[in-house]
Amino acid sequence: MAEETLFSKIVRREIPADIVFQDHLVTAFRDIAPQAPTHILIVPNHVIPTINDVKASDEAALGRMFTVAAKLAEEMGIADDGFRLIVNTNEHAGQEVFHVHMHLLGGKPLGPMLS
Ligand code: DGP
Repeated sequence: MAEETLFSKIVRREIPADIVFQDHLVTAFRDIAPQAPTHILIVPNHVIPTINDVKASDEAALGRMFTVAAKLAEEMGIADDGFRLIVNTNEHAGQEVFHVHMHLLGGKPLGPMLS
């Protein structure tokens, strides 16, 4: 059983966050330090520390993350202009919270992907 994380506490509503979607598999909430006009984090409700730890039993939650990303992009009016989905893994990618999370970024031109 993976350790509890900051995002587990948000999932359980033990600490405040602007939750925009939740079901039995995933939770989506606004990033505390937005890097774009729309910046949502989509997380599995259970802890998966990094993509390196993914198992077949996580596939339902990981698949739902994409479905929810598409639904939120449509609802937030960024689907047609476009958006970016990012999942950082470990140090070289700058992962800060060790609970897999998908960044949904949009609402402006985002520039080149790599820096
Ligand atoms: P990453 O670098 O991929 O691990 O991104 C972690 C993101 O989590 C970062 O964009 C800021 C966000 N974040 C950190 N702490 C909190 C928090 O307490 N609440 C919310 N809503 N977002 C947080």
